[in-house]
Amino acid sequence: MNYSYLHLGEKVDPDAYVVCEYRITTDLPMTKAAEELAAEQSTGTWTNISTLENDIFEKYGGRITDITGDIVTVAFPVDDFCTDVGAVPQILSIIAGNLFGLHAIDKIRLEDVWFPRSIREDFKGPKFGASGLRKILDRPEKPLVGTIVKPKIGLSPKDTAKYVYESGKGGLTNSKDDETLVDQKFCPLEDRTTAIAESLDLLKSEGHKMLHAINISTSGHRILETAEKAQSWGAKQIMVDVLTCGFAAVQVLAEDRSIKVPVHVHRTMHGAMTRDPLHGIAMLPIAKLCRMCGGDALHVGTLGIGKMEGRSDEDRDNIDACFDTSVGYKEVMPVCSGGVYPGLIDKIVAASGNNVQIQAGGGVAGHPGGVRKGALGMSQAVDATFLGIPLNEYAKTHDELRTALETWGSK
Ligand code: RUB
Repeated sequence: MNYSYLHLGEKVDPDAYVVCEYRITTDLPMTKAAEELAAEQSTGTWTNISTLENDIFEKYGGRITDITGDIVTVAFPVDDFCTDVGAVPQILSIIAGNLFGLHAIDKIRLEDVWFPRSIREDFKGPKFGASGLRKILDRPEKPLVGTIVKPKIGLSPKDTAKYVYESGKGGLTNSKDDETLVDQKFCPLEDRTTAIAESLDLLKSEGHKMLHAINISTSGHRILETAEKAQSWGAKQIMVDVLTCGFAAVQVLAEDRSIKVPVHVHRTMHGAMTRDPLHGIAMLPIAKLCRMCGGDALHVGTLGIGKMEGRSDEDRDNIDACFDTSVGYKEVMPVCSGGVYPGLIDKIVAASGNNVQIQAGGGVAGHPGGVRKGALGMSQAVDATFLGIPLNEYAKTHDELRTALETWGSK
């Protein structure tokens, strides 16, 4: 390598660089591994090249500004990015591209990223955000409480709509399709959306406001059209799987004028990137990008409490990214989901705060009394926690919560 990418100790202008923190595991000296990274992701390659002129290197080379233990900070000049055309795909190919496969680096994890104002301004962020969702639901303060229709797949449109209605009668504010349910023969999207819209309308006429996120995840060339159709069939919220569909899918759904409903962002497949503490991409950069792209609600983990692998400190960071006031976007509603049941609500809320959407699939559908009582159990657990009353205490006067605690305990 002709040029050194090392600028240790340099303080870069946060409005002139995209700054990334990587955790690196390597047998090489850390400075050497970091230089390989910065070269590959900016102006270099594996050997000296005659075409790399000094001004190109100075203008566009990544700058390694800090190495502390196994954490390496690299600042990429803002001019390396082309967000009006490339947006997230091009951002990711710089900050999280080839570097994962370099021989020089055994393992590497993108832990965090900060974007300069000029890039942030290229993105619009959420249209509704946490406060918009609360306004639609007329629920200013209490945690939102929801369900994922279970079984994950197999129910007919009519039975899905019945599940949603029963959930609403049990006090839930939200429900959603599972990430694996889209437009299968047993539950066509049009029939499901129409039937659920009827359930939600009926609930509304009976005095209860509720949202259901219809999963419109599909191939890139059909996603907008599918969302438009779902909307025309009565969907009041749509859901998209960000990692299988891509960030561009979230962005088009949030930014296209034809879509007038909030976007619920699921993160199925994230474990392939986030689970290894030494390799991959932490959820935090994913959460920041989802917010930039306009997700209104985002799965952030259950703070180390539910069925999915996750670290409470990392999940807490994800929540903070949903609310960070410095980035200039509306706040995102963080969604805690995965192996949740009523006995966990007090612990989750203690860690998340009240500005959260908590969801249970099995923790509703698995209630011995059925879906309505399962929903009541969840709602009562949220009410008790909001009021500061211990769950066991509240359960003395609330049968559905009592049965839930007897069934699953409280951890
Ligand atoms: C949960 C479920 C979701 C998980 C995903 O069902 O279907 O897909 O929430 O988890 P159940 P994450 O409540 O029955 O476990 O939010 O961590 O991505």
